[in-house]
Amino acid sequence: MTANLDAVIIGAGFAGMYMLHRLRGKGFSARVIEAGKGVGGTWYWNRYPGARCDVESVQYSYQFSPELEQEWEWTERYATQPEILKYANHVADRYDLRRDIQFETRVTRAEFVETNNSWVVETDKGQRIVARFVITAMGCLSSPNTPKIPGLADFAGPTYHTGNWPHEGVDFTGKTVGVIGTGSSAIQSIPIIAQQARHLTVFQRTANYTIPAHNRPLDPDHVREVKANYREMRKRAKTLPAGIDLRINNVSAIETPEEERRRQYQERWDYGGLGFMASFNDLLLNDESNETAAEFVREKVREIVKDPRTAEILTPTNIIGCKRLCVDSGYWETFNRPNVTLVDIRDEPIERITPTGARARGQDYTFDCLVLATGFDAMTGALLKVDIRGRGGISLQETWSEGPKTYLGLTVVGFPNLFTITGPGSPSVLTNMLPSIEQHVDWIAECMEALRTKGVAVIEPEPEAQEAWNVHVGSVANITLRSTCSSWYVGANIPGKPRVFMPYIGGLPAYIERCEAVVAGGYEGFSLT
Ligand code: N01
Repeated sequence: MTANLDAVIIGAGFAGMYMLHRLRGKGFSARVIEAGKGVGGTWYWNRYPGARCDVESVQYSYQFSPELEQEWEWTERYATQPEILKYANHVADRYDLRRDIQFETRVTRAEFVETNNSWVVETDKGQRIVARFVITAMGCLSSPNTPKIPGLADFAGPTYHTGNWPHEGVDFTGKTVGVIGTGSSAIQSIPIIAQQARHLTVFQRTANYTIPAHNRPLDPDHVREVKANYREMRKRAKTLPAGIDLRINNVSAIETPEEERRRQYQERWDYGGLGFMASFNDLLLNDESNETAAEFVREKVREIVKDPRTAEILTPTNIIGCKRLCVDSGYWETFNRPNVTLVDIRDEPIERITPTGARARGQDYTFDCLVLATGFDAMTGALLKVDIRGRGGISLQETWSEGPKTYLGLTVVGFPNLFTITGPGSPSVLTNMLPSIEQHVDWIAECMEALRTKGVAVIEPEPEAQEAWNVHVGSVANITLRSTCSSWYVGANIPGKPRVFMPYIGGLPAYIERCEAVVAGGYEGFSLT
């Protein structure tokens, strides 16, 4: 058995596409296996109404090619899902990527064969592909979570999941609709579903914080200015924790006089978007500071929502930014509509889904269509769906039974020549995904090139290096308030999932520095054979 490819890449989202491009550029042979019919990953599947990225479009884009940057025109401050998908398709065409992407195929199994240091990758089309490296590019939020609510299969009408939306779209005009969940996907889709539907019932388990997007068409002068200064903007972004070029107010909230604090929050609220959390430098470090920001937003709910009881239910009580902050266009305003009902299921879960709706809090709610905006088995879900087997046939599932452990979020002990783009233990979901993806892809491509130059067949992290990295990931997580709530960051949304803070919260600059130091140290922490 000889490897007929250098690498199999799993997934043709932004990570898989760029990985293919980079490997080709270095003269490696690679094939991408993609379950969908097209490229785009997250942006291929998440087609729910109102889906858009809440990182500004000029920043949520590739930076590897100045030509690509200059030729592509974003039209809105926050790009819609169709526009981002168009961009992904443009990149696939521009770099002629499709000829090495096999669509409508799922990788079912990948096993490392020690006798010849290669991976055997099996697909649902019955293929067995032999490659020296496997690179996972399956996304962090790509395995939809369908909660086990009793009776779900009995619902007579159509059920849609926001993370796997019908490609032909759904028209709710004249229909009654039930939505379960109030995370980012729900917060984006609810205002639009409410405009279409005859009636909408929203089932809310946890009230969420959201900041207005103030989305708008991009001013051509602004675009010209961004394009003229793209390099500097990207460079600045890489010095900031989330890899997003935004202004961080480097002072403590609690040490700032109240009037100035409120001015700062109001300014950020009026500007809109995720930069609200950069109003002060300790919002995720200090309870009291956090409470000032949380209370500012709670006041907004009370101002916006007219019915005091509804406002009370919608008012979040937890730490702001602990679950991922949302960005919306008219979310709380939607609950002032006469055709929208909010059901508080905080203390009592939905009893059951019935053929005609749902039973909750002792009452029956009826609707024609059900929308599950119930999120994802984040960070590890997609990886563990594939039967990945390393040395001695051990499975990744077994290896991570107490939570994921990686070296740099990129590699796993016992799984040689496996790279996990934006894997657990890397900054990934806490950052702008595009620069994080590009940094991982560049690191992997350069690593493979270095191995080829040195004549090395196998790279694998050393157990001590992995352990030290995991201790570090855990200890920085404990410093922040983000690790303290029941979020998908800690796997709390999936019953039975080990509770571990999965992403690396030390910030992109520190992470990049560490990755570069590892290379400068001759791939420190890895065994090369
Ligand atoms: O999923 P979520 P999402 N009964 O997990 C509720 C990214 N994203 O798809 O909070 C009742 O946030 C659950 O309740 P609770 C972004 O990173 C980005 O909205 O667990 N309710 C919650 O309200 C985001 O964070 C963008 O108590 C149940 C909701 O379902 C991530 O994807 C847009 C339930 C799930 O919220 C995930 O967002 C969209 C049950 N059994 C997504 N099970 C942008 O860039 C779950 N829930 C804009």
